[in-house]
Amino acid sequence: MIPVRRISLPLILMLIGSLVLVSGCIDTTPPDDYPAWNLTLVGDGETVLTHPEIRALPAAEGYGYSVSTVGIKHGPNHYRGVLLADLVQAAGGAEENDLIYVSAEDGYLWVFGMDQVRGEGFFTFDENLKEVPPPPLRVILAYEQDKRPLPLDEGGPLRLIIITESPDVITEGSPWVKWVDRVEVQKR
Ligand SMILES: Nc1nc2c(c(=O)[nH]1)N[C@H]1C(S)=C(S)[C@@H](COP(=O)(O)O)O[C@H]1N2
Ligand SMILES: [Mo]
Repeated sequence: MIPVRRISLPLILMLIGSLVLVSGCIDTTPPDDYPAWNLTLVGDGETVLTHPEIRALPAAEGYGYSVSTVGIKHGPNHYRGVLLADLVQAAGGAEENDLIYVSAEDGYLWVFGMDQVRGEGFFTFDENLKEVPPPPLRVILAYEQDKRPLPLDEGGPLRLIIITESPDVITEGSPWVKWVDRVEVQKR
């Protein structure tokens, strides 16, 4: 009988090592899972960003939790995307008084002030929908929900999401524009 301890330790370590290496290489969100989708930025001129170009921009992540007009809560989920502020910069920048029009394929439009682009000026609530003082908020155009491409039936591939560092902060759902295809700086 071969004693178990005779199985070479270096061999076991090599096996474990290669397993770790292989698992590290498995990307849970293969790029093929992201649908083809363009985002039009309108400011000084007009720029069209492809989905891979959007994902190549610096990413921001956090938790999003919303309540719809009819009181239905959605979340919390973890989101990853690009800051609306960065998209405004990419469109050529904006003055403090300008308005940012974020619109979607279905014609839905929500207008943001520059304070909101910085994450200010939103109401925040706890689980009982009691208003709470707003923690730091950021506004992103999300392409990932819980480490997966944002599904179409949840407003993907690109949805406006208000994120926080903790998962228990609720914001109003109306600014969470689904299916975003256009961000426009309106000069005032
Ligand atoms: N494109 C688009 N985005 C939209 C809407 C819409 O009609 N079209 N409705 C908004 C409103 S008013 C709310 S309350 C939330 C509802 O989000 P839910 O479907 O995830 O609950 O989406 C927002 N985003
Ligand atoms: Mo709503």
